[in-house]
Amino acid sequence: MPDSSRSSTVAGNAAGTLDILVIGAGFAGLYAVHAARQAGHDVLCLEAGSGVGGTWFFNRYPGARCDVESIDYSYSFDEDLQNDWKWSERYATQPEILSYINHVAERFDLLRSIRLETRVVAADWDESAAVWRVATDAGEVHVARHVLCAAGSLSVPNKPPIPGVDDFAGEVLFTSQWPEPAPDLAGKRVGIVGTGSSGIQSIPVIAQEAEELTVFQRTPNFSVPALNRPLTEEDQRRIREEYPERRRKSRVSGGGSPYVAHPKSAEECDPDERTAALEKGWTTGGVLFGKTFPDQYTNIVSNDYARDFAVAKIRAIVEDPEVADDLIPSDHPIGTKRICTDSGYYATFNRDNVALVNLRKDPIEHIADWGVKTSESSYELDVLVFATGFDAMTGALTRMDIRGEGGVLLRDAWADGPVTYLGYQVPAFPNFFILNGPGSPAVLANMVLGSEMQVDWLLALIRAADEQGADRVAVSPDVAQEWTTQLQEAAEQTLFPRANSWYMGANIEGKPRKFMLYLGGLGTYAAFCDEIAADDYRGFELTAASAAAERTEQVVR
Ligand code: NA7
Repeated sequence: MPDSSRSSTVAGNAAGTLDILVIGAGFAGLYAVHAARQAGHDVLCLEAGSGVGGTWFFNRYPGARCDVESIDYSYSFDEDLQNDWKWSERYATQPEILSYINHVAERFDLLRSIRLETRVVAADWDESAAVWRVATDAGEVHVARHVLCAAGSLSVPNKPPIPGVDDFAGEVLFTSQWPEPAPDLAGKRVGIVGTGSSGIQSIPVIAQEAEELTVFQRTPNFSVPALNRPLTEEDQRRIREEYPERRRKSRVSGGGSPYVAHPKSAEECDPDERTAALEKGWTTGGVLFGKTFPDQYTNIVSNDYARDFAVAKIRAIVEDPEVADDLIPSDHPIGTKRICTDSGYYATFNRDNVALVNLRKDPIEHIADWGVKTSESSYELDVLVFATGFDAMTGALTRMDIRGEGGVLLRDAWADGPVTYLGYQVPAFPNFFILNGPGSPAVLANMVLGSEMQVDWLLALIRAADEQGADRVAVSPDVAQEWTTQLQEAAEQTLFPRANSWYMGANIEGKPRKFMLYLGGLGTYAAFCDEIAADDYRGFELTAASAAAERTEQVVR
């Protein structure tokens, strides 16, 4: 919940006003730095980590991979970069993605515009000067005309409020903050709490290293094998040949990758066609199984066909039927929580050194210095891993003291859930732009292509404002409310609200339960944003800050 006691007001002067200050040096922030510099802006990027990469810098847990294919989950803005870089596997590991990101940072000389180990703690809009004053944990204040906030959708770890969570005397690890060098788990009794994507990716790898692994599962998730494989020389040749068309298809697609659903609803298929489509979806691998049928997220009958197919696959892998029962989700339609992409997850439960504890039947009572006490048993552990997710989508934004017009705090403005126009802007926060924010497709599409699209669009908006002599770009409460209501109404037409997912804010106690994303897909979103731009940036106010100040004064008088 918002904690106003943390609020501070940014004071102080700094020499030189930046055109653009970027918060965060992950995929989105790095491209923002590059593109803004190319556009001739004076840019500085502040990054909390000691290296660039954002989510891919911090989430270095064993088995961490992206669930979007590497050739799609990579920048498209530079053809030479695209052709020079060779991904070694269909789904890249975290170390390979991080080395790609470092390569990009070096290749485009981005580090000279980035300040590492510098966390933004507050930002104040100065109406009279039409600038943001951005304060860091080092006590510095940077002044910028515009802020592009790329602080990440999955960057604030969720530490679960389990009684005694700080009492454990052994080693405590978070998948989202895995230490380097990696801890040695050989010969250790390891417990892991959490079976989302991070748990599901790390469990098979930890099981191979640890003496014993106990998996504490509160809610099972669906997972589909990645069917990962090395990319051969022949693949590399073909990829280069197909890249332009692949990128074109991806940009107009829903998810930012070139795959399309079976042309018919599962309901309209005869049993053979349906099974063939499901088998094809399954062997395409991972999260893409969620796109087997076009109506899989709107029609429970279609969804149930996909669900039943996945359940049969799980039962075929897991030898103990009771364990299989525990691993099969029953609380949400398949895909309404992001389908996980695994390498050997279900088969891991056939190992002698792995045990599953179903916390729905046997909940955790408390954590003690020796391990985990559930209502029925005690588990002595040497290492306790938390794969317990994130305060997703809004957490990074609401933790900073961001003050807009009249001193309003962003976290207060969002107390009932995030309100944005197109995901980009919040009323009363002029010149503050969010990348992959709530109200945009963000995590529902390929984040790299989505980030490129958004950065290009926002830089064009800033250029348009500059050309008009407008130093203030803002959105009205009505426009933002209309956009937010529309996307929530669209979500109500789907199966997504049935899940207690982080898309809904449901994984964090006290967070408003609202669907936070734009569901129309990346291609439709990009086309709509282009339409808005062509219509003189409909919905955005491009004005002189002095005019706004006068208006406020008149209202006060
Ligand atoms: P997720 O998907 O949010 O998963 C977190 C897991 O942790 C999930 O199984 C939670 O169970 C579990 N959890 C959270 N709090 C508790 C407590 N108090 N007790 C027991 N279990 C708990 O995060 P991930 O990091 O795995 O994945 C996030 C995204 O990263 C993923 O969707 C991909 O896009 C990449 P719950 O479901 O809340 O019962």
